[in-house]
Amino acid sequence: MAADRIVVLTGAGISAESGLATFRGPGGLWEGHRLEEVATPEAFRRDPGLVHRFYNARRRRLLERDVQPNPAHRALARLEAEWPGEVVLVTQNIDDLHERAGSRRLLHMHGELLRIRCEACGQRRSCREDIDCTDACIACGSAGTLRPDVVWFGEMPHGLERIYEALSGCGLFLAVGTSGQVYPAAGFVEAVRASGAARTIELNLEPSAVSRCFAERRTGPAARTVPALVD
Ligand code: BV8
Repeated sequence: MAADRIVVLTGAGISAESGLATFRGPGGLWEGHRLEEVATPEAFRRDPGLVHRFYNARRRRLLERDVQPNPAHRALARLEAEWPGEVVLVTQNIDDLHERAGSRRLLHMHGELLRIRCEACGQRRSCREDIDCTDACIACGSAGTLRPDVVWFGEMPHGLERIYEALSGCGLFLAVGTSGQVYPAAGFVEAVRASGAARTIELNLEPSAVSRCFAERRTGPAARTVPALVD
């Protein structure tokens, strides 16, 4: 039991006040498609151009000057710096706002928008510009094999073993800005409850699909509720 360990799970809602769109709120569609239709290996095989357009647009938006970490990202970075125990920050988000706010112990379980991967040779690298089917891999020369380095539906999230280890016996589990609709992340609160007497707190604008599993809730925008809880 590491009662002084805090595990934080964040979702798209923590980046909403930085100007990044969430997935399932109003306007959560892309060219009329739901995320579950675009973010899959099948969609990439069927229409790679659509999928590249989807991620190129989100990458361009993320790199715009007005998109900056907000007080919620910064409060979690302070928590990591100042908490005497361990803080493990697990994000479902593929943006880099936690890093830019100063968080270091960070696990992108669904990958990173500013990285690409070659499906032929597996090479991963940083990427801050549009990619499409004509681009060739700089490592192996293959064309049409570059994809965003993100975890699509039906693909294995990153770091699950380490995440479940952190969840087991932690003293506090916070979920910030996630609708609790995507697994296995939505099941983390149950794993915490099964492993001991941790405090569980959900911070959201409205109840999520798994709100009933949390002992406590803080309702409101993350840029207000996270600093209020952390500071
Ligand atoms: C897998 C990356 C297995 C790409 C994403 C049971 C167990 C295991 C799997 C499944 C299961 N049941 C179903 C599945 C399959 C599937 C799944 O969960 N489907 C759902 C639709 C039912 N899961 C998977 O496929 C996962 N893989 O399980 O693999 C496996 C086993 C063996 C071998 C191979 C594989 C992979 C899922 C990952 C998919 N990739 N993203 C990209 O981002 O483009 S998911 C995507 O949804 C994002 O990562 C996003 O983070 C995630 C969840 O969304 P949220 O972050 O919660 O965002 P959302 O818009 O939904 O909600 C926003 C919330 O914020 C709201 O609650 C809102 O109220 C709140 N909010 C808004 N503004 C604010 C705010 N809160 C506070 N302040 C504000 N200002």
